[in-house]
Amino acid sequence: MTSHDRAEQHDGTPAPEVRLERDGAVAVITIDRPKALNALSPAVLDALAAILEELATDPAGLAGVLLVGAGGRAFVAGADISAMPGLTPDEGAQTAERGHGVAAAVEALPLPVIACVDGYALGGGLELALACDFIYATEASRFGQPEVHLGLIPGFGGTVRLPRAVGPALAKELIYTGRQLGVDEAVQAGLVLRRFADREALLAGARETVERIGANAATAVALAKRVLVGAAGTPTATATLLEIEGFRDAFRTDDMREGVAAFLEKRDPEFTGR
Ligand code: DAK
Repeated sequence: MTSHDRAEQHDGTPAPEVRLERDGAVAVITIDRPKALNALSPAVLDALAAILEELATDPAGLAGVLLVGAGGRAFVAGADISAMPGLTPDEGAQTAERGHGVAAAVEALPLPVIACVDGYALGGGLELALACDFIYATEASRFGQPEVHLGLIPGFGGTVRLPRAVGPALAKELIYTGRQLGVDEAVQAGLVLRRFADREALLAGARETVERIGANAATAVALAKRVLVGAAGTPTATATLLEIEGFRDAFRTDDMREGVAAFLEKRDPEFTGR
C-alpha cells in the first residue's frame, strides 16, 4: 500500500479517480486523487480521455463544463512524477501524446470548459487548465511550469499555449525559472480571468457563467469555440477563412433561424441546439 492508493467506495471497489456529474446544463469533471495532489497518472489521463469522449458523443442539454480538482489543495500538481522513473524516451513521448490527446479533446469539445483552480496548477496541471477556454481561480491558487527542476520541459502543450496566454517573455521566464505565480500576478498576466475568495464562490461563479452561456444558441457557442480554437496562432488569412466557414455553418442551423426570427418578432428565442 502507498499513500496514493485509491479511496474505496461503500461496496469496497476503488473510487473512480475522475468523475463526471451532470447537473442541469452544467457538467462537472472532478479529478479526485487528492493524496497525490491530483497528479495526472496514465490512468487519470485515460479516464479523462474517456469522459471527454462521452461528453463529445452526448453534449445535448449541456451548456458547459467545469473542470475541478478534489481535496482543496490542488487543481492538478502536474504529471505524475512517480510514473516517470524508468520511462524510455519512446515511452516518454507516448506520455506526451496521451497528455496532448487530452488537451486536444478539451479543445475539440463542442462545449466551453472552465478550469476551476483552487490550489496548485503546476506543470501538466497548468497545461490542462490552459487547454480549457478560460481559468477561474481562488485566492489560494498557484501557477507554474516547474519541469526544469526535474530535468524536463513542459510536455502537455505548455510551450505552445502558455506564450499565447501570457506573452512569450513571461512564458519563457516561467518555464526557465520554474517559479510560481500567485493569483495577483496570474490575473495581471491574463492567465486567470476571474478570481474568487474561496472554492464555494469559485464554483458558484463558474456555474453562473455556464448558465449564462446556456441562454444562448448551443450551436452558435460550439461554432464560436471551433473557430476560436482553430484560429489560435494561425495567420490572419487562415483565421479569417475559418471564421467564414463557421459563419456559413451557422446559417445551416435551426437556432440561427429561430434567433433572428425571435429578434424580428420581438420575442424571446426558443433554441433547440440544432
Ligand atoms: N506527481 C506525483 N505525486 C505528487 C506530485 C506529482 N506531480 N505533486 C505532489 N505529489 C505528492 C507528493 O509526493 C506527496 O505525496 P506523499 O509524500 O504524501 O506520498 C503529496 O502529493 C503531497 O505533496 P507534498 O508533501 O510535496 O506537499 P507540499 O505542500 O509540501 O508541496 C507542491 C506541494 C505542489 C509544491 C509539491 O508537492 C511539488 O512541488 N510537487 C511537484 C510539482 C511539480 O513538479 N509538478 C510538475 C510535474 S512535471 C512528459 C510529459 C509531460 C510532463 C512530464 C513528462 N512526458 C512526455 C514523459 C509534465 C511534467 C510535469 O507536470
